[in-house]
Amino acid sequence: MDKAIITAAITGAVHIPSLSPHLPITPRQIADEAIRAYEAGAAVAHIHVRNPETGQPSSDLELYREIARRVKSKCSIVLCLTTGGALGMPVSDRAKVLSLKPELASFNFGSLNFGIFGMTGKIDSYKYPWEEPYLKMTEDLIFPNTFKTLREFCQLFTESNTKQEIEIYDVGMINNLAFMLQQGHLKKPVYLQFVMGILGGIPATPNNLMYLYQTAHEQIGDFTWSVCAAGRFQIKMCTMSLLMGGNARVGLEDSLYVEKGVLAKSNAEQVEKIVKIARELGVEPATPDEARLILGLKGLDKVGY
Ligand code: KMH
Ligand code: ZN
Repeated sequence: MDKAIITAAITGAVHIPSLSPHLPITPRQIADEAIRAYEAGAAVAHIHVRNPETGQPSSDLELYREIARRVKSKCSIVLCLTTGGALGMPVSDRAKVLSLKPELASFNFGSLNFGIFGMTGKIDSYKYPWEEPYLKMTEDLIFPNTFKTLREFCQLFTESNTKQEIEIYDVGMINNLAFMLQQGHLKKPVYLQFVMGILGGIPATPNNLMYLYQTAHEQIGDFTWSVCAAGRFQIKMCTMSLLMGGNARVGLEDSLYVEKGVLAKSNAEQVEKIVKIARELGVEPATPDEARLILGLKGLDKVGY
């Protein structure tokens, strides 16, 4: 039976609370959303944290620890902690999560413009004073991941024995990966997350996904891969990934909607939708332990939380 790893990106650091009342903010809300995503068929939950009072993206390790421990006490889902953190967050703050020695963590493989300022047009009134400046600053923001940063993160991933989920926002980042592999800073097998539809990265189109996939094959050889896409492109691009034998990431980090004009009430709603599509395609969602085998993860007994 074909298996696919479904990831739920629970809250992220792109969307703001004023855009949806369903965006989880507190550690309890984020943990419970991850547990419900597991029950809906997700094998991996991708975790960012936010200030519990204001929803502002945060790098507070205690928030990560509280979420990770609650989730671990309730289910076996794989936690993929973010090293992308939040826009404008110092690299040193972004790297802190690796001290929790997670099984899996995101690893952004290049620098790019990351424009979310366009969302200001969708909001009449803001719940919190940090929201509008956070969106507007991205008009003049570069999400920095220099070769020095990549080399230093490679070292930190090795030290925490954490598997990299390599975030690829554009073709040039596949070449970055080929170079860092050739330099021996990381080893195969690699797990790629094609991140599509971010303003500053590759547009979310079928041709572009084929282009990323073929370029990665030419430059990297074999690899395990997944796709996530922003907003209205989410389900279409995830479906194409499943058709091509890839894996899929959904979740409120990438889209706040479950269908055109309908806000998703939970991450689980999006997981249920992509699991239903997968089953129609004859693909079964992988369990967390099957995902551990496929990705070669160290196991929940080896985490630092
Ligand atoms: N926010 C997504 C566009 C990360 O957390 O390191 C990609 C992402 C990166 O999830
Ligand atoms: Zn993320």
